[in-house]
Amino acid sequence: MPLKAKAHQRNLRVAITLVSGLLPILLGAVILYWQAERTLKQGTEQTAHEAIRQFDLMLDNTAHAAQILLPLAGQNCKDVTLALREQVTRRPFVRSTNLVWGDDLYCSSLFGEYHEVVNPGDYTLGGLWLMNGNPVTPNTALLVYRLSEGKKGVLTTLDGYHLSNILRLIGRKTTLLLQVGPDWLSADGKVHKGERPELPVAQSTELSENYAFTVSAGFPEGETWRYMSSEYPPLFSLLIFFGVISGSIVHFLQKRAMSPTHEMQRALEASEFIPYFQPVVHGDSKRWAGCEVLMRWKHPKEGLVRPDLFIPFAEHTGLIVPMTRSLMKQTAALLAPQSASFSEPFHIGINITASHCQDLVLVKDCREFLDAFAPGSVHLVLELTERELISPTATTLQLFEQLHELGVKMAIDDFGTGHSSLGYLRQFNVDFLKIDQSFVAMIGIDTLSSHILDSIIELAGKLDLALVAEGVETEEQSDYLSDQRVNFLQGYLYGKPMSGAEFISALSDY
Ligand code: G
Ligand code: G
Ligand code: MN
Repeated sequence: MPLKAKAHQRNLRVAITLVSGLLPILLGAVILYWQAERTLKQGTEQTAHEAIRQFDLMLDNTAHAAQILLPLAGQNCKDVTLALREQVTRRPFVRSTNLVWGDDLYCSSLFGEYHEVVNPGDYTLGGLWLMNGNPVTPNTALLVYRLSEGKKGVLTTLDGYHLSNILRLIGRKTTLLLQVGPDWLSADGKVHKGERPELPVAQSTELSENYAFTVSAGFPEGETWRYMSSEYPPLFSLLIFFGVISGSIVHFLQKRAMSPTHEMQRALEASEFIPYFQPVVHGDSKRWAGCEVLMRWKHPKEGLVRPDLFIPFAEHTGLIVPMTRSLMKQTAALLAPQSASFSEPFHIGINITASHCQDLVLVKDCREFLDAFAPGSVHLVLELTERELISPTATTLQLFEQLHELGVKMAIDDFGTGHSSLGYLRQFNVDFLKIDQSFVAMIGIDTLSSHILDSIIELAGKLDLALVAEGVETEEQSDYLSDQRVNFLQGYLYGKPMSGAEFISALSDY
């Protein structure tokens, strides 16, 4: 049976639903993470750039003082102390100025005459030295700018306070480090020696174009997630929303694809419902008089499916109407080419359900069916089971009226198993009664069933209805029914339901 879901299929469906719900969320989170990294990186680039600009401005100030003082180097300290102090006073970023002759620092803005050996190797590219304090202010960062020309030299200093201030103010949320040669300064104003620490997130390092220092900006570990959780909650909600939508859509589509209705709809479109044909013979001569069309489902996986397994469901969903229409079209296509060779009107029985009689569309279906054949070459017999009778409404009465005008015959199928009244048979212009096979099977076995059979035969005679006996399997049944003048016989004795090709080839033998 193709309509049942197995447990592992259900697990697979749940997994597919989960994946399709989680995938947009995961993918979105990855994109957001990448976007956050990009944003942070842009931030650190800008911050490093801005810090470089500020440090350059300060160093310009310091370098300027040195340029002005350089010509004075070599002169007597007493004569130039005032000039040294003037630069300190005039320039906001100059903390002290000193004159050098050779490697002798001999004059300072603070002490005047003073002596200290200058080691040019302390200065990166001969120009900048980041010191951790001097005798005046130990443990306070100090950036020394050196300018020299021959024996003349000037050292001007920049207070580390200004530098760490910039690192703090521009940095704010960013970690900023200033590196000069082997020394680096952190925002707390401390000078460190050795390797500058790597900044784990979004590190940007920029080099000053004018002075020998670099600035690194970055964030501590985990900053990307922190940034995302503070900036992206609305986007995360959107992602979850998309995830739920996507999961629901996939869930719905899967459910639809797995539903029996969908499966039958698919089968209908794939023309998997095909007609089988069982011969109906004349009661007297046993020559073929026609056939009953029986639906089969040629399922790609389950093989040939019997109609009692799917017809009730098709009736329930209303799909039986297009399915029957398809069956009639296929039957017409198969049998119409043979119709010229029929010596007498060929009976073609089609099973119809009550739901097909709700409107007048059945008239159109029958007209199309008959139009396919040579005029008068067939009798279309619609078989309605006695177990589900049609209520006589204005529409149904009109329907049967129009069918009658078309020349379509009506048969009550499985007669004897339901309870149709005589009034009913007359009201709907019934032409045939199909005696249910259960009565035929009891011929010569069960006397009560035989009585019912005899009553049906008698009733048909009185009402002038033609009779078809179903399920004839033995010669005894066959003989009995022909003796009773039953007009048509159907059963395994004459032929089992067979495919279109088999039926056509068997037909040409008769
Ligand atoms: O051929 P068989 O065993 O398969 O038929 C089983 C039942 O299905 C029978 O009661 C028959 O009337 C019904 N049946 C077969 N084909 C059709 C059909 O095309 N439409 C309807 N409504 N019933 C059918
Ligand atoms: O209800 P309806 O008359 O449409 O049913 C026809 C059903 O009877 C089909 O399922 C068909 O296969 C079955 N059938 C036809 N001839 C015989 C028969 O001789 N013996 C049995 N047991 N079933 C038959
Ligand atoms: Mn039937």
